Amino acid sequence: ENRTELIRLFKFERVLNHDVKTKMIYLLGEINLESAIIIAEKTAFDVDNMEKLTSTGVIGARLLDENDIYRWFMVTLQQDVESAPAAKLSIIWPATQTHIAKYSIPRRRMITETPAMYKSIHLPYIEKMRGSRIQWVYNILEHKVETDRIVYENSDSLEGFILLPDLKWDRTTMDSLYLVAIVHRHDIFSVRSLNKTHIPWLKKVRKEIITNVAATYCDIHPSQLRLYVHYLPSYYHFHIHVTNVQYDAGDGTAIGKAIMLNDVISRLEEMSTESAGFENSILSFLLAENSELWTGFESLADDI
Ligand code: M7G
Repeated sequence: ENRTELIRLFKFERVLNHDVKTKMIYLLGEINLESAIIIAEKTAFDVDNMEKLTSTGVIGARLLDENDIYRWFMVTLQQDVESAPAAKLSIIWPATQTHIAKYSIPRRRMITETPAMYKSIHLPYIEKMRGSRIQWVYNILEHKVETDRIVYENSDSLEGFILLPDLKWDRTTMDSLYLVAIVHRHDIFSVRSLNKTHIPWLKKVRKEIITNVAATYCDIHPSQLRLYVHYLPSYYHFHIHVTNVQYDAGDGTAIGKAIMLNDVISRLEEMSTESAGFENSILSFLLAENSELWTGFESLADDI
């Protein structure tokens, strides 16, 4: 089967979101009568090959204007899918309503979630969401897909995890290095499930990630890595985001979404009783109004 054929089969419906700063566009459409989303991102400049840019790389140029010592042009750059691609394109197909909501222009609310709200509103939602939506996670953990991409694996069923490139990374630009560490155990949905007993494990995982990233990508020093989790995550199977500190992950590092792994560990350490954990904490997060979860919180909006 020719996967690139999928791109041609995509029937455009509408733009879900467009960001001129990140040069990304999110399109909704259909492939074989099922909803599909295309995420397109203009590629970054290849800093290692800049000497070629002006000599042979600019194949067409048009002067827009000039003023004193300043001149500006619109240009066409030499493109080639192997060494100089124009854009990175991701396809989600078939896309669910949740995917469509996720990639649409968001209107957001701030939620201050108490343990009681977590149990009555959030947990039932998680149980519903965990079904087919995290199949991709299980596929990775069971070595069915992306196996040749694995950067490091600790295969212990309780303490282990798989570290591999996040789909957001082009797998070459070091400044935008983005990996994700997915734990083997299935009983931790998010930071909410963590308690004091997990501290030694979290420290071990953190150390293993840092050591192995530094060993694999020699240009990266441990002090250039940012390890964090999302609350809310999109996928309720515990995973850690690992990025180059140079990379601006936009909403992915927003206050109200990203929590540093070190801070997670410290907060657990500061909890006084032996069995304490985030299950008993108040956690605040941003929530999109078009998320199914918002319908649960909406009636409580005055208490939040
Ligand atoms: P999250 O915090 O649950 O949600 O992170 P977010 O998407 O709101 O950040 C899940 C992470 O897994 C994200 O950084 C995704 O880009 C990444 N991801 C999602 N999928 C479906 C895949 C996949 O199939 N393969 C890989 N390697 N990464 C994925």
